[in-house]
Amino acid sequence: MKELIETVRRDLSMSEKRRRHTEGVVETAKLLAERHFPAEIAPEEAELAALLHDYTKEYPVEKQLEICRQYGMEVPAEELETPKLLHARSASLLAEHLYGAPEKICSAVRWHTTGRPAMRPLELVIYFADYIEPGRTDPACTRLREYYERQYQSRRDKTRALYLALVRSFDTTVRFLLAERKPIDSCTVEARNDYLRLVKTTNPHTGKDG
Ligand code: DGI
Ligand code: FE
Ligand code: FE
Repeated sequence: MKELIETVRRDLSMSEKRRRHTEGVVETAKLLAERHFPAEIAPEEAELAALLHDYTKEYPVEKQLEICRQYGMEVPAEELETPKLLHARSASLLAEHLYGAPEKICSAVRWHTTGRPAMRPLELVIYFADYIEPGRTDPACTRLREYYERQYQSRRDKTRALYLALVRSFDTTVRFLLAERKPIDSCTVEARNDYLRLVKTTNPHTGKDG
């Protein structure tokens, strides 16, 4: 995997800004993996998935659709209206077919923009690292980063701290999309509801919000 990481780093062709963002996601993903999923995610897996996650973000829409066609991935008609979502598909396809990355890595790239319900550990880590990496300086991201850190430092239940911050991330996205009158992908909504349900479940023994 070390070699593949070097190859991908060498191949990355993107603006300086996107490259800095990508390296920010690498560092944040490694930290989140170490904190929350030390048994499930190796640091190199977090690194490789982060390096690949926005690989095609700056490609023209046509090129992204071409990649989807080439590898036989159908793009639902409504997603043609939301081209920003396409890069998660096209990057996951290149991860699989160009680099032969493990399935676990490809699925993390695939779901990094919308998230989805019941995310696997690496999917969750890449989705959330993308949101809170330190290079994101808009107020909503800064507030979310601080909120997560507060929850993580103050709560005994670290999973709950993470899930609370995740719900907030989906809320922030939905609020933004509403304000912009943009379509909301059903995965975003389902993911939000799923993690909301998890944080609303109270401890049946104490009745307390853990
Ligand atoms: O690629 P990045 O900029 O690093 O981050 P990203 O992959 O999370 O993409 C963020 C963009 O995707 C942002 O403009 C909002 C948009 N987005 C995320 N979820 C949805 C969405 N756009 C629509 N229309 N619907 C969604 O559910
Ligand atoms: Fe992205
Ligand atoms: Fe990103």
